[in-house]
Amino acid sequence: MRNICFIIALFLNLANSRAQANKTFNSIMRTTGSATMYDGYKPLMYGFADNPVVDISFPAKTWIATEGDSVYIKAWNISQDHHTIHLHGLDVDMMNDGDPMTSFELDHQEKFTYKFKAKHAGTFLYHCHTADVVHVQMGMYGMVVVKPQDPMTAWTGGPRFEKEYSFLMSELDSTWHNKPPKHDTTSMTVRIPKYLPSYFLINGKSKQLFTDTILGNTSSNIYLRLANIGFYDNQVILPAELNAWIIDSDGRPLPKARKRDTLNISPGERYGVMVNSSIAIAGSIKVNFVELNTNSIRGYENIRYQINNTVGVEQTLNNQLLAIYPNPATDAVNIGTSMAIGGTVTITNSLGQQVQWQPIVSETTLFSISSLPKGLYLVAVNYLNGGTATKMKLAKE
Ligand SMILES: [Cu+2]
Repeated sequence: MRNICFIIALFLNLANSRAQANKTFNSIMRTTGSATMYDGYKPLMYGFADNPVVDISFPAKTWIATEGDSVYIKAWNISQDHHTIHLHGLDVDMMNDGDPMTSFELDHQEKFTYKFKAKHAGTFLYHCHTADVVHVQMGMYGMVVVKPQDPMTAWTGGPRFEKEYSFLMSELDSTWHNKPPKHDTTSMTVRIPKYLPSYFLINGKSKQLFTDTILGNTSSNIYLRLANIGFYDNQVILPAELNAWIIDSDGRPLPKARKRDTLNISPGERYGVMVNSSIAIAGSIKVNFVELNTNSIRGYENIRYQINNTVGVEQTLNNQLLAIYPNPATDAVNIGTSMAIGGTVTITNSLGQQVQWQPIVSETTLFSISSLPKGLYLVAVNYLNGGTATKMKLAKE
């Protein structure tokens, strides 16, 4: 009997040790970073780097841990300013919560190893909490993902997925970056300028620089982690064909999943959305950036998706032939035509009149549509061999 107990104890121990590990991340704090915006503007950035000889990552790298892990973040401030790391949404003790009011800040050349236990799966954030409005705007933020033991599920015992994607929304106001607001050490306040962002970012990028595309197969679950670290609300428009369900919020499963075509994400919030399309289709999820005071939309970005049919080969090919982004579009649109080189792309208005066409010479054909009136258009790919045209709607705004 004692032997059996010993074997069971040993087994439980082994199971435990497989489940729990130590994860260590480096976080070098800098105030001399850079990033590139879609129009070539290179703002001064504050941020976190993996090691002292490389530039910051913007956004900071995602820290991925597994449920049960002990996570260690080796922070080292090599800048002249003060910084902390606040683990937003994670359960940490006061020493590790990075709030300068309740814990401490790292001064020039100071180091500290922040610790937390990854108790349960979910999507979280981290950011500097020193003059946090300023240091967050300057770029000191990133995502923390805690995965369950089975990495292809949303949480332990939660729904399975075939693929997952993370999207972190924020904005950037060049005025702040051209002259970062400084901390007044006597009054312990920061005079902050009016917030008028001109860059609306997803994963630190916008417009033609934001090329992340959700790729998946028909009738398969795709899990989206959506988080907002900006100062505006995000209004996420989920097209009906994606059959989107909001399944978790702020690192916890929702008691009851909600089917939604619009999702509002306030600053600091995170949502898990499961999408599953029964049809092969390409399109985009629109993210509006909404100013909180006036409730007006100040900018938008599109997250492209392309769902391929896993059954019919012909349909798979057809679907790969046409991807339109952004859609809706205002000035220019990229039409992905990877399999139809030698053919043509045409844009037809609602009266059936062809308004533009171009030969397909590369995988993506760029159309300027700024002169077209607002409305719905039909984009068609005509193959070289005269096969059936593939068509999709394009909305000009
Ligand atoms: Cu900071």
